[in-house]
Amino acid sequence: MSLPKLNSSSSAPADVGAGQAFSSPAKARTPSIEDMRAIAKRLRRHIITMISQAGSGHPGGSLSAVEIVTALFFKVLRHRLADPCWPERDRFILSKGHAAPLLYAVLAECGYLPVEELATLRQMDSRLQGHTDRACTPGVEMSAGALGQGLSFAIGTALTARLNSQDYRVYALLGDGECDEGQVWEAAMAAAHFKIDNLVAIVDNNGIQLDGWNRDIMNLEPFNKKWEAFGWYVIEVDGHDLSQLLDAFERARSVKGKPTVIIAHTVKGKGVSFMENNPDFHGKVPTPAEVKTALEELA
Ligand SMILES: Cc1ncc(C[n+]2csc(CCOP(=O)(O)OP(=O)(O)O)c2C)c(N)n1
Ligand SMILES: [Mg+2]
Repeated sequence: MSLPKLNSSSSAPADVGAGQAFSSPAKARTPSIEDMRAIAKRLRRHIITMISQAGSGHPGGSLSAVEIVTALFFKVLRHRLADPCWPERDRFILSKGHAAPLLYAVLAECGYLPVEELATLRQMDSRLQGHTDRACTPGVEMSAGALGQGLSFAIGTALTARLNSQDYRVYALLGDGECDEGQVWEAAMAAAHFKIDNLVAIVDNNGIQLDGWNRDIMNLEPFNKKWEAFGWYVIEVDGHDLSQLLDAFERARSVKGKPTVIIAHTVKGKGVSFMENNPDFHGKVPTPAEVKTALEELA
């Protein structure tokens, strides 16, 4: 299959979060909350469309983290569209790699990928594999899919900045069910031990994992106290409230001598009524009729 070529030196603006998401490049530099809400809606539409075209994928946990990545890519992260591997870029690490459609959607809205390429999700030879592959896709920092590894990867990345006297920051997005993995807590311990304050973990705390509610499968509570006990600065927000998210990322910047975790309370399947809080849509493809309803709701 022939794929659209990425124009990495495109005419789109070369700095933070630019590209097709906005009507004008000037506006792209200072997106308002309203702009970001519109982007979030487009991301949700992309996610539904991509997964239905691919015939497989994970809608629920992609939809729940839409505002988190919108805030990051369009306001918080320092990055350059024309240079995805810019050494001074802030790093976004998607630890819950099954939410690949979410990452591809935001990368496309930024301009790292042509939006049309989203239609190639999960196809043979596509750059958009079902789980992220850093060798394939511009803007993808870590190959993921096996849960539990992203926080460790983020620690290594954050310590590299310290060793090299660089000032980039590292943001790792984890699932709440993913926090069943022992490796997450080994990493949590290490990050506090090494006082890694250029690291922010965000937990998409949607309450659901693969086939049910966390509270039934493996209770994580008291979740905030666990992170606190491991030596982290803890912030809790409504993970669909862009203002709260932006405030939290700002607060995290001023935390010194310890890592920060943002526990983002979210709804799995957010934005599509029949997917919300429905464990069935962790990894299920909507039927054509359901896609129609979903896109109407996201119009
Ligand atoms: C090590 C490992 N074990 C199991 C799986 C299968 N798996 C994929 S997604 C998932 C549930 C993840 O739940 P959560 O982290 O809460 O993700 P979200 O709700 O955000 O989709 C599981 C168990 C996996 N990918 N990796
Ligand atoms: Mg979850």
